[in-house]
Amino acid sequence: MGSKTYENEGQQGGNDPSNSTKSNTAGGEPRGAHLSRDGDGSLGEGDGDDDGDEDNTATLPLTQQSSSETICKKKKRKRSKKKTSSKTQSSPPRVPLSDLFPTGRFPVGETHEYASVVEGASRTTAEEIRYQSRCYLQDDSVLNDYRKAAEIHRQVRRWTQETVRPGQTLTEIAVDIEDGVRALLDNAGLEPGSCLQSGMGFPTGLALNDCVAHYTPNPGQKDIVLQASDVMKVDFGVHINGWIVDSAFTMSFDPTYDNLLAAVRDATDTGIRNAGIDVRISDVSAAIQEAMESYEVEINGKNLPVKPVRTISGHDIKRYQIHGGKSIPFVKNSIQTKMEEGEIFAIETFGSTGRGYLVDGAGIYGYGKDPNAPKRVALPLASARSLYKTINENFGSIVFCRRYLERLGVERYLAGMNSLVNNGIVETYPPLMDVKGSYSAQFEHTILLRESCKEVISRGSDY
Ligand SMILES: [Co+2]
Repeated sequence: MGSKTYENEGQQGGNDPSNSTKSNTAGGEPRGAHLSRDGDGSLGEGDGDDDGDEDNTATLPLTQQSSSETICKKKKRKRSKKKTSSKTQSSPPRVPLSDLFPTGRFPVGETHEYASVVEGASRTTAEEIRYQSRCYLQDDSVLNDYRKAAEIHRQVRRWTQETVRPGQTLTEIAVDIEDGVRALLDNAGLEPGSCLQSGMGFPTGLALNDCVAHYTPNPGQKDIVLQASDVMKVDFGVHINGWIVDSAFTMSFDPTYDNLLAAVRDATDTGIRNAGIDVRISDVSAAIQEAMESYEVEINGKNLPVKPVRTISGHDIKRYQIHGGKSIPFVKNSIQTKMEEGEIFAIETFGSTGRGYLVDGAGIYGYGKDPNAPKRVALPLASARSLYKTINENFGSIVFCRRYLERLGVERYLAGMNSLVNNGIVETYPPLMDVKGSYSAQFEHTILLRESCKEVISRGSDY
């Protein structure tokens, strides 16, 4: 999911009437014509990973292999006889990942060597990184958790891409995705505290057409049936021990939108290619905008430019915190902030045939506890206090939606929630809309800025 862009964050043209700027992330399985774009070929050949633990290919049970395999081909040949799990993923996906990878080692993402930084910029020292506690990515168990979460994302989204069809309701699609993620994690998330060990990283986003981001079906509302003419952004997250994989794609069933999807996919890959340690965020944004604006899409005989959406952005990710505080807009800006070693980024872009400015839609996508909120709150409303306990036990600062709350058996929580929101303890996320009749697309990957290489942890052969 994406992050709000605030007007004073250095964006040009910040005369957005809405000043609402969350971004979400979803990508979709582009239609077959786009497969040649897979794998971001300009940087990926290096296999810059230094772990020597890439036995990720031998056990992959699925027919469509993750992109890291292509990169690790040499190793793969050598190991082709290595013992593999005899199990394969089921359809729908229900086989826990630990059964598919009995060694407990999960596939490495696509790795890129860093481009040499031009200026004599002083890279943060290892000492400073430890001091700023950004040394998580040097921890093998954190990396392995991250890779497992990413493989679960790949397996569940593959099934989604293969099976989701017009005529299904958005609730069916969202629940299918969530059931798949929880089964592969081997954690139903129903016991107190179990959702904090692993689970959904945020509410499954299924945003259609002019709804650009942050839509998930809510219980008790009229369900939406997916149409053949819809462009659907599918944005879901998987977390293990608070390490969130945030990755998204866009699905369409009509070739009309192929160029819209291609533009956004190219823009996201451009962002990933340009990202790196000591790289200025403004430089990544400028490259994204240039890529996106080189496309147009013909809809009903009219050629429309693909506009980068200005009011949401990519973002860094911290543990249990989907938006860490840094933003990566998709348009030129003057943000001098640099990406730093040890940081995790969700590189996402959104393109739209509308205005590229978003306003809040009706309803609520999700709720997120302020990470700095105190553990106990003195509120007069008993239901607010008990809801807060439930939130702390099950989600912490992970963004959740009403469906996630209701599957835990929580009832009559709306008054309590309003109290938490009005007291600034919980933040709400509304759907984000472009103008009626417009279409939008999103692609997103999570990348780890490791000391030795940039690891595109969620890369797959699909996008
Ligand atoms: Co995101």
